[in-house]
Amino acid sequence: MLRLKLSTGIVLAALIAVLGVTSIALARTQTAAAKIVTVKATEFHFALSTRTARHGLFIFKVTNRGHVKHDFKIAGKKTPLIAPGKSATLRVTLTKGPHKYICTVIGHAAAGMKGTFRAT
Ligand SMILES: [Cu+2]
Repeated sequence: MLRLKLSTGIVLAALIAVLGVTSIALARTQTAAAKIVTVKATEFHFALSTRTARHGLFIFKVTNRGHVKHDFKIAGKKTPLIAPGKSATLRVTLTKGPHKYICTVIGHAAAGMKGTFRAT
């Protein structure tokens, strides 16, 4: 009886270990699923590494390569104002469809800092 209890204990411990490793692996997969888009902001233009990707979680890495401050807004979320030479990241979930992005500094979108990202 003691032997049975011991072996049951070992099996349970092994099961718990396997479940733990599995959940870590799943967490890693979910993190890896975030798509990274690099964005270069200049006067007065955004250059994106891609403007179309499958819908889901995105991380926009925005670098200001210009000479005045810029920000980047998409799907209701925006970066802080980014000084020249600095970067900011924006985590945002994009649903299927077109999503307009802009720089919210007055006059910048009208001057060309705007575009449409398509999530498929
Ligand atoms: Cu701007």
